[in-house]
Amino acid sequence: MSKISKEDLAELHEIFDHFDKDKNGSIESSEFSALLNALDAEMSESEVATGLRALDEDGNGTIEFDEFATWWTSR
Ligand SMILES: [Ca+2]
Ligand SMILES: [Ca+2]
Repeated sequence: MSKISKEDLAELHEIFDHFDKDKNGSIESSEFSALLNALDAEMSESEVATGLRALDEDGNGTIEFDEFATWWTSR
């Protein structure tokens, strides 16, 4: 992960929590789809699935905060 300030990290946590609708600490595909919509990235279901797999570094099928932070800071 690239260097990130405490403020940025707090902001990232807010964004993450906002999209983690069920507050289980990870972003599932439906939540990831809502996130992409919010970013104006209209994507098909298969594109969402591909994107999720690209972010999902440990391959457990969901995006945890560290995976999200890595992606967000490298966008
Ligand atoms: Ca969730
Ligand atoms: Ca994961």
